Amino acid sequence: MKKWGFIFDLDGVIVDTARFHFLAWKKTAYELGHELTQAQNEKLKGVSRVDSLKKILEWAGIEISEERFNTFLEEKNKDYLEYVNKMTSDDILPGVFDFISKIRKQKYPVALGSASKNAPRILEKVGLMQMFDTIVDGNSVTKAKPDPEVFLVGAENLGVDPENCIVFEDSEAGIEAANKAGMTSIGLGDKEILGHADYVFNSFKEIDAYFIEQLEKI
Ligand code: B16
Ligand code: MG
Repeated sequence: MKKWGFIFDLDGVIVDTARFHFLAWKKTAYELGHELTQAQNEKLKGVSRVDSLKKILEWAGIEISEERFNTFLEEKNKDYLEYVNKMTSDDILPGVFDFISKIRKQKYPVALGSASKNAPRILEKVGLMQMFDTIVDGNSVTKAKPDPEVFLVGAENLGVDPENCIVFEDSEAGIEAANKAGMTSIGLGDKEILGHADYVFNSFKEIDAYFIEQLEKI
C-alpha cells in the first residue's frame, strides 16, 4: 500500500468560515465604494489577506496610501474575528470530523494547509487542534496560493512525497496550488467553479465510504 498523506485546507473545507470572510470583505469593499459580488468572492477564497485587499482595490478601480491599506486590513480582521470568536465545534462542516478520525485511525499522516493567519485560533475554537500532525498556515509560509508552497511544506513535514499527497480544497486558487504541487486535488463545492480539480464532491459525507475504499485498493 502507498504511503498517502492528507492535506486539508481550513476555511471552507473544515469550517464554514468562508461566509465570515465574505461578510467582512463586503463591508471593506462597501467602504471603498464597491459592491462585492459572489463571483468576485470566489476569487478571494484561499487568497491571502493582503492579496485579497489588492484585488478589491483593483475591482473598485482605486488606489490608497499604504497607511490606509494597513488600516483596512486591521479593520477587516477585527470584523472577521468577531465572528470567529463565537465559533464552537458546531461550526465544523458536515462529515469532516468522522472523515479525519477515520484516516487517523488508519495511521495516515494529516496536515493542515491554510492561507489563514488565524488558523491556530480557529482550530482551538472548534477543538480540532489535536487532529493534525503538522499545521502549515499563513504564519509559516511566505508565498500565497495559487503558489504551491503551503502544500509542499505540508508534504515535507509529513515526510510524504508530493505525488502521494491528497489535498482537500474549496477554492480555485487552492486547487491550482495543489495541481502545481503535483498532488491529487479534491474540490469541495461547486463543479462549475472547481472543474480543474481531479475530483469534486459536495461534502465529506459524499466522499467518506467511497473514497477510502478506493484508496485501500491502490
Ligand atoms: P486570514 P484557507 C484563506 O484560508 C481564506 O480562504 C481566505 O479567504 C483568506 O483571505 C485567507 O485564508 C487569509 O486568512 O485573513 O485569516 O489570515 O481557505 O486557505 O484556509
Ligand atoms: Mg479555503
